[in-house]
Amino acid sequence: MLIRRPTDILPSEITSPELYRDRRRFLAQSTALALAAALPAGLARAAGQSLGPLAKSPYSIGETPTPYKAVTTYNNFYELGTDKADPAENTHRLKPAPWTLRVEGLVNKPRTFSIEELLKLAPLEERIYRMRCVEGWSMVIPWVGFPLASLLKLVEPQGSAKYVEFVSHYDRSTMTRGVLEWPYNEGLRLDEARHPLTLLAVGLYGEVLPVQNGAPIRLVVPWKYGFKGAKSLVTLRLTEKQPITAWMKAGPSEYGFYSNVNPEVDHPRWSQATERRIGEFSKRKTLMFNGYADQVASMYTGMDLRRFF
Ligand SMILES: Nc1nc2c(c(=O)[nH]1)N[C@H]1C(S)=C(S)[C@@H](COP(=O)(O)O)O[C@H]1N2
Ligand SMILES: [Mo]
Repeated sequence: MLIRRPTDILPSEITSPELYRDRRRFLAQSTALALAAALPAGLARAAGQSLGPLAKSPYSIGETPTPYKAVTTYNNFYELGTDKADPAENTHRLKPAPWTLRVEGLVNKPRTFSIEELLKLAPLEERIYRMRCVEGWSMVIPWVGFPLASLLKLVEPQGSAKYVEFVSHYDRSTMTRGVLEWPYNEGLRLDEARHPLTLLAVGLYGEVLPVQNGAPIRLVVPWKYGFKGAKSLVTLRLTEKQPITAWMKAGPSEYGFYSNVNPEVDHPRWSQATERRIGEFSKRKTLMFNGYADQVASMYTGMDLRRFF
């Protein structure tokens, strides 16, 4: 796959939007907030709009976020094209509003949520997470979202529910055909889905999520490879059986259900021992569970992580 590396992005391309974002984020936030508050709810939902006051999260890491420009122009979103630069150039192929998210399956209270309802479900938090793609690159992204656990609580999973399946939006008339079996889907075990690190993201850098990053709502699971973070979600389904994910269907020997970041278990085509942080020159060592081992390792006690990769 041909990729446009951040080192190919001219400093002149980066500087002005970065300064603009940073100024808005750190100096003029109150102005942006007042503006957003003055807009009717529906109008405030465009990429770039401030998401308002955000609770700081104890789950944030203390590393410097990857520049906004790289986070929003170096993407994997195959429905909008398979090159890293494609999704940002093809945002017109996905209309993030109006939108609903259906939660169904083994729950007592199946329900269809509007985005406005989801935004009111729990206080929005800024969560600065380390993210690692199985291809060997990583970023630090200041997500905005709320724990998936708060949504699950509301729909009351039944005792027989063991997994959550996540289904992305797919429109055959505007999106990529072939490559994967569509719609894109992913899955988590219910305890993973309820883990406090597991986020439904609606924004990044304090602003409404850009289409290329999975607008209007996407999954973020920081201790797993990036592909688990299904974008532009339309359905969450609670199931008894382990879902078969789009990547498992595409390559069962390459992609397992768990997909935990693990420097000791290589992907057949790529070493997982090291990674290149976007914007940096030398490689870093990949950390067990992407550095979240203290918080998540206990969920996998006694499991052979080579077998359950
Ligand atoms: N629907 C959908 N979700 C997806 C993908 C995709 O192609 N389609 N790509 C995945 C992969 S491989 C990665 S690395 C992350 C990238 O998220 P980002 O572009 O916001 O960094 O999204 C994941 N979610
Ligand atoms: Mo990825």
